[in-house]
Amino acid sequence: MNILLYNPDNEITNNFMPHLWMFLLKSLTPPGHKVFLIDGNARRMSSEDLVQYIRENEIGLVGIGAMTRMIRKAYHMADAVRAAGVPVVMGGPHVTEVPDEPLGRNGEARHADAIALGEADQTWPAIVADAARGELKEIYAPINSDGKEVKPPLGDYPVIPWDKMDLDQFNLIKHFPKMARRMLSLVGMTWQSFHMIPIESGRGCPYGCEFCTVTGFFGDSIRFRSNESVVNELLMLKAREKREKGKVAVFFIDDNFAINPRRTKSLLREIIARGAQVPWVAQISMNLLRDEELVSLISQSGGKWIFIGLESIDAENLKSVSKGFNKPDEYQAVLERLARHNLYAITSFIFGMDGDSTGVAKRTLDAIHSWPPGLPVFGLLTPYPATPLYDRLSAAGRLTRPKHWLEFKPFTMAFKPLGITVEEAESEVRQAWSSCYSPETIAASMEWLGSKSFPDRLIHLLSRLAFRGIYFPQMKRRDWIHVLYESRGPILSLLGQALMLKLRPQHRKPIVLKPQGLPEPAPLAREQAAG
Ligand code: B12
Ligand code: SF4
Repeated sequence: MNILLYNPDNEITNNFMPHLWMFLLKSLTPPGHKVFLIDGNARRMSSEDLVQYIRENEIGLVGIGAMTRMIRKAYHMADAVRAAGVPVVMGGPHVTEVPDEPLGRNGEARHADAIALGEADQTWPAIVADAARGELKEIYAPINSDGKEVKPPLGDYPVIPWDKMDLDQFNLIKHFPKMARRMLSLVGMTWQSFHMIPIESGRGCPYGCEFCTVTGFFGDSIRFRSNESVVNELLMLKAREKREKGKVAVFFIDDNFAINPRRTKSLLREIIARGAQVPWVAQISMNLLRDEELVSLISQSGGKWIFIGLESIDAENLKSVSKGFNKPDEYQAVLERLARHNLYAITSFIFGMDGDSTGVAKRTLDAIHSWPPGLPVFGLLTPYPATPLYDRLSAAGRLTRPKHWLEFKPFTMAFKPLGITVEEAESEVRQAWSSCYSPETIAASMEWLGSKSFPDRLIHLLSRLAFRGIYFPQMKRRDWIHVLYESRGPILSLLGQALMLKLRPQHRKPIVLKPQGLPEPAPLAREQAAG
């Protein structure tokens, strides 16, 4: 049987990375079947395109996975596939959280023939076998004979054959502006491909933050893969990178990559010992980044960016969403520690919490601008189904759009906040994005990073321009031209640096424009105060 695994786009932005579930399920598919993968983020399709693809490739089963944010598109595509006579199985966090919805048991239209609840590593082979026999059941749940939920232990994690996977649709170099490609080639970085690959080293998080689905979905017990299997995967990617004359970076998608610091350190030591370093990004909560040895190992093993859910600079707010383990007083020290090791943070903030009042953006920005530059992202508190937050707001009658996912609108509140109006909260988010991604802030960040190596500075600039697109429309060519024009100052300065490197080939080491070390953050703070 030919199987298509499809992940819809979110209808607004493009993702920088393929979704792991597709590669994982492909690797877990029993022999005798051919699996095709389409990630709508890389290859946008209308429902007509999808149906045509299914006909051309004689697909007999379509598996669709989606987060809540993409579920509207997922249902739309599933409806078209089913209308074309091909069965659809849906899985992932959203359908697990509201299983009646895809099955049409809530009185509305049905979208899926079958659903896979929870982690599907162990149920997927049975789904494929049943579909091949034309005997799909409605619900596949990972339970044992006593009806108890079973979590895959990850000790026998499959080998994902990254070296053979067709990754063409995920080649990011195609999206690099020409100018960036020229700058890279000037300094000898003539990559034919650039892939960001998701790898998981473990699952589960015990922290139970009120707005998060992870503790409910993956559980509060943490499971890890062996160091060996993770390192082998990295080495396989490195071999591919060499063969393709390309570049690979890795996103360790664990919810909290350092949840067990001893184990994380042992993994990082093994990465270093076996020469498996690639540039990597991971999510780590700030309380675990107090550990200097851990931070040093992160840096030595290839770590570049750490995604940290700082969420709020107000300790009471953090307590109100069960995230009191974040200590705002320590944010600066943690970020400076990272910067001393050439690591930068993607700092995530949520507005609309019960303790927020007008001016929350300004207060947060004042703090951010006193820290080493990173990539701040801002969102509104969103009640995802089956989270404690959803239940609390629902019980209090505060949900204004209880099924917000069926009429998804980015950066739009779905409930009434307490100390601020819906419009004010949305406008605070806009203010925060506008300030952090203004041409002045981009220029100030690049100045702050003046002592860093050329590749570090280039990656920072490109990341900043790309992250801007999470909030501001940046999908069209003319939007990009506008953004590049606005940031011409730092771009020209980097171009100058690239030319210097080209003209002086003896400079194999990073060019240093200022003494190494942590420069004063003052210029950045000044720029922002002015903006
Ligand atoms: C990596 C990641 C991202 C990446 C992008 C996704 C990518 N390309 O991988 C980035 C950083 C961009 C991201 C962004 C966001 N993310 Co995110 N992300 C994750 C993360 C950390 C890992 C996803 C993953 O690969 N997990 C490992 C795989 C193996 O698990 P899985 O996807 O659940 O798949 C398993 C099962 O669900 C099932 N399954 C899944 N699909 C299918 C399909 C079929 C047919 C079958 C049979 C089974 C099946 O089988 C798999 C194996 O067991 C998860 C948390 C988590 N631990 O999962 C959050 C998570 C998915 N993200 C979440 C959210 C909210 C977001 C954002 C909306 C945040 C925001 N406010 O902007 C954005 C939206 C992105 C967008 N494109 O619009 C939520 C989703 C909650 C929900 N109900 O939808 C999660 C669960 C985290 C959370 N805090 O609750 N995210
Ligand atoms: S620490 Fe992160 S993954 Fe864990 S519950 Fe909180 S938000 Fe979710």
